[in-house]
Amino acid sequence: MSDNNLKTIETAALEALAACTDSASVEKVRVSVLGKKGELTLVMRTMGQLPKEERPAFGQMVNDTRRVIENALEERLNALRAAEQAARLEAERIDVTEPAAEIAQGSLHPLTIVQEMLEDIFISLGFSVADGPEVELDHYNFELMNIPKEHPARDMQDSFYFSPNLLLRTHTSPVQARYMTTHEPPIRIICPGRVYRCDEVDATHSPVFHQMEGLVIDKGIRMSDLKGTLDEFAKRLYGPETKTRFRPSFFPFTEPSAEVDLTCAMCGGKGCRVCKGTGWIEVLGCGMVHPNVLRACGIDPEVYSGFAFGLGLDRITTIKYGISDLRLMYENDTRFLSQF
Ligand code: 2NM
Repeated sequence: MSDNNLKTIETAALEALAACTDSASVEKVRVSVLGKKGELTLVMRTMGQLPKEERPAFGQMVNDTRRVIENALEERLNALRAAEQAARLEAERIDVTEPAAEIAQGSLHPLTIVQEMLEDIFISLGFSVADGPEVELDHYNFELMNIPKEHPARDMQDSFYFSPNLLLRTHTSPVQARYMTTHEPPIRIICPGRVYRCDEVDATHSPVFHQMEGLVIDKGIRMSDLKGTLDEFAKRLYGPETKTRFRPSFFPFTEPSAEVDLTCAMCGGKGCRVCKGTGWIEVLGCGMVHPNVLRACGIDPEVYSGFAFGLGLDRITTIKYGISDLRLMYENDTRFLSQF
């Protein structure tokens, strides 16, 4: 084994290292030169064949070559690792200042917006919100409401019945009936919710719609309390200029009863398309709770009196947003819903 041969191995190894482009190929060079069956290892093994006195010098030469190659290996490996790390950091770079992708957010249904707006008004006037089942007993929906057996509202044609005693509530009054049978006056509640009637669908009718009814019962409650409360409600809803107009009416569950018009918020009472030129919009029914209702619900009409009112949330909503067709509110087309 000659000096020359070692130089050849060294030169070849250094060239191979220079040609390496990644740390894995450096490792291959190491194995092929310095590994168990590597070129330099095989050269070292031939030492035994040499005369004894030549062995130290030979060993010294092989070790020098090994050291040169090891240093070169390490140096190349460091350089390539640094380059690989730099490349990885560059590839994995994230811009933390980049604006985040927009998250698609839902929005409240216009009916929900209006319901919450009205709830806020009545809560600020001292009312609590109550609710109850949509599948209701005839007893609460009609019987306690002073609606007699022959009343047209009880007709199969007008209400959705499950059985002779069970139906989809036709108004939210049964919530108030349930409340009266379980609570002592004073009572101040509003009951918003879905109600059902056998109606054909068109631009202004739907078999499911939304009501909010209110009930106040205490000692000495009078018609003037009703008028004052609804007048204040109207002003909070449509602004301080809003006026109310009470017209005599009839409901089985109130006596006396009235329908309430508000000055049109669109034209301020001058007359427009929304109020059909009258300057007034009809949104409320109300009255003093009928003694029969109080009695049936376990409240003594000789001690207590009360007023009640009911309004249609759908109509207030379509007027507020200028929605021309009620069906839009029940189709849940996101192109419609996302506008609120
Ligand atoms: C209306 C109109 C007038 C009403 C009456 C009652 C109760 F439970 F006290 F008897 N709740 N709601 C009422 C009165 C509802 O809707 C147009």
